[in-house]
This record gives sequence, structure tokens and C-alpha cells, in this order.
Amino acid sequence: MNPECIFCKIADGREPAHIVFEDEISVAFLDMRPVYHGHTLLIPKQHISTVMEFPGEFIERFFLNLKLVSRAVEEGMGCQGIFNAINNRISQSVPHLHIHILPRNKGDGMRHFLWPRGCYDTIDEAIATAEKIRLSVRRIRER
Ligand code: DGP
Repeated sequence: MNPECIFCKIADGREPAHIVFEDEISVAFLDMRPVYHGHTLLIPKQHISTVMEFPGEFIERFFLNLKLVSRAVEEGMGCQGIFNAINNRISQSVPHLHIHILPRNKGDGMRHFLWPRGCYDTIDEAIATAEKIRLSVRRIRER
């Protein structure tokens, strides 16, 4: 727990929130500034900031909770789909990992996630980019 963190405070009941799900490792609650009604945040109770720090032993349970809450938002809000998003450092206003779970409907007007899109000018540029990431995967796995 980080005593100053607003999401830690929600997780341990020191700050109010509209909680929709809770278990030993995570809490889900309504985002107070929703893109659409039903916009929910799922957080780990442990204070970690980004996906890159996520403890391996909780990943399966946490992802199952993401599946459960995403299904619940979809059914509860009667929407056609779900958008899941995580800001890691850039555009992250609360430095406690949170997964946005947004109800989506065709024609709902959401435009600014994953936009604008570009392209690789050449196949070599794509090959070199993929190789940089592949090398990093290898290095990280060897640590
Ligand atoms: P991001 O920009 O990805 O870090 O999203 C943070 C979200 O957290 C933002 O949509 C607003 C929401 N938020 C910030 N503070 C609080 C709070 O105290 N309570 C609730 N329910 N949501 C919060």
C-alpha cells in the first residue's frame, strides 16, 4: 500500500467508490469521470504502477477477474462490446495500475484511442522494428 495513493485508499476503504467487484487481489469500481456510463476500472490491491511490474503469480487470477468484470459490464450495460485499455506512464494520471473497461456500441463516437494510425514505409522498417522487440524479449527472458 502507498498511503498517498488514491487507488490504494479505494482498495482499502479509506476513500469511497462505487465498487462493482472485489476479491483478495483486486477491486473494480466506476471511473469517476466516465467516457460512457458503466466505464469501470479494475486495479490490483497491491500498489504497482504499470503492467511491466505486474507480479507473475497474480497474472492468471487478475486476468480472470478482467474477463469477469468485462463480461459483467457488457451484460449489465447491455452494450455491444468492450474496450480494455491501460495507460503505462504516458497519459497515466493515477500511478497505480488500472485497466479501463469501457462499454462500446457501434456508432458511439469514440475516436481518440489508438488514433491516428500510421504505417511502415517499407517492409525493411517493419522487419527492423520487429527485430528490436524480439531481441528485447530474448534479453528479458534470459535475465
Ligand atoms: P488514466 O488517465 O488512464 O490514468 O485514468 C485514470 C482514471 O481514474 C480517470 O479516468 C479518472 C479516474 N479517477 C481518478 N481519480 C479517481 C477517484 O478518486 N475515484 C474514481 N472512482 N476514479 C478516479
